[in-house]
Amino acid sequence: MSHKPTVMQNQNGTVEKSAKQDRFQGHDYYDLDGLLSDEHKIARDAVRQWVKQEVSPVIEEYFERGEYPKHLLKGLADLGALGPSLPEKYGCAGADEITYGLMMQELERGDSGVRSAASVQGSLVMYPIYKWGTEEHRMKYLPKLASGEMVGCFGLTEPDHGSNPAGMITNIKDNGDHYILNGAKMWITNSPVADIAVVWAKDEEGKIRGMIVEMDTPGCSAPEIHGKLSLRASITGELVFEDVRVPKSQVFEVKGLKGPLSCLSKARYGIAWGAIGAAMDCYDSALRYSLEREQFGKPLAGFQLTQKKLAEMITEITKAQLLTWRLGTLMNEGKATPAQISMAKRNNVHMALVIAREARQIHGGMGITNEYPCMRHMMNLETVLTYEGTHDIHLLITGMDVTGINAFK
Ligand code: TGC
Ligand code: FAD
Repeated sequence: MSHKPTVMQNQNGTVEKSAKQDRFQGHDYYDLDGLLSDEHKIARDAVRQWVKQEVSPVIEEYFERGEYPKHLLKGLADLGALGPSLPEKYGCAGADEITYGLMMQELERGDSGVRSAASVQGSLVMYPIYKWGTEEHRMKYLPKLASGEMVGCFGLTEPDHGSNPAGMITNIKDNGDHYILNGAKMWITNSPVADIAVVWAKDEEGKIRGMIVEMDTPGCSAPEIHGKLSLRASITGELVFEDVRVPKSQVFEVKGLKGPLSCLSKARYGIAWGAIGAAMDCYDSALRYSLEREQFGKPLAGFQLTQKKLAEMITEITKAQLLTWRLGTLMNEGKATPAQISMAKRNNVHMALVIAREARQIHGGMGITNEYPCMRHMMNLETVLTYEGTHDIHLLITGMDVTGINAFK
């Protein structure tokens, strides 16, 4: 298989913008496709095509305006990208973990914010309802969330408790047939547009409990957070709860941090794949640009320093693909550990951020414009490096796993 892209130019020798958007091909240096089933490839290619048609042509404008492209949710639902690995009886695709990962890869190739919309809905709202909720919860909420009729958000982080969610102060107090919920959550993806929130709060024994809060309940509000320079095509807000009545039937049985952390494992796994998509898009753009742009009488790709960058990029992408594919097989077998997931999330997001910066350099001045995707991916990846556990928290998780010593505290 050739890895050299086809260069499409108009009569003036300049590259057509629409052609640029159309041209992306996956990069598969080690024939990962040979490890995938037809079902995997069909799902991946369907999402790739949708991203080309629906996301790439509009994403720069939404990013620039700092606007959430909410019309895309219906398309995500039609693709089966909202909770793809949950059972069909709840309106989901019943796909395996590699299909889910490949879908996230293609979505993040479009934009991290679009992948976030799918991750939050599928892994942080639908998955906890499926895993920790009752059959009644599942039947009531999952089909509507899978079809995009309902939007959910996940409230764990607080203004004073980010990396250390165990310190949270949001709390519930027993009041007969319901609890009274008070507190505030910070940095919550989709909260301003959410119909429901999966909220984590401490009960009177200090145990962390999860619950489904319907956002039209009196006392709930979700002010939007403005001024983000990253993930601008995603909407982020607070969650504020002032004496909110939560029926006891809405509270999950699970107690302790393993409730929210088990959902994070699922979402972090999706991010590990997603980051590969962002990295591939940057590499793809840099490779094409370096073949088209000439300086000192030859293409940039002909200089050793450019080739070093490109060679390192495809090497890191290939390593990440293999790491993540293996993790996916472990996920399918129910054998992946949280620490293995941490390693992939940390490695791949960092890899993608380094590639975005290098790719941006290859584009020279053009690289800082929205004619090319690298700067947008780079800005987005600063968030991805931080949410779902920061880069350093994941390093410490690996450190604890290999030494047996907790260095968090
Ligand atoms: P620790 O004592 O280690 O663990 C408490 C309990 O949880 C269990 N556990 C897990 N269970 C399932 N999956 C995991 N990944 C788990 N990690 C730990 C653990 O076995 C224990 O169970 P048990 O039965 O003994 O009680 O907890 P700790 O307080 O020492 O904290 C550990 C630490 C620092 C790793 C954890 O707090 C952490 O991961 N912090 C990072 C916080 C974080 O990731 N926040 C993410 C917020 S959500 C988000 O960012 C969404 S972004 C949305 C988007 O995509 O747009
Ligand atoms: P802090 O915890 O204050 O960390 C600041 C720095 O200190 C980091 O570099 C960190 O690595 C370091 N640090 C912290 N503790 C240690 C330690 N023990 N040792 C060494 N270094 C340490 N949360 C949700 O619940 N739901 C969401 O939907 C959601 N969406 C988000 C969307 C966006 C755009 C962003 C930016 C965040 C989102 N988050 C969400 C929150 C995210 O998970 C937190 O930002 C993240 O967990 C880090 O918490 P913090 O920002 O409070 O940073």
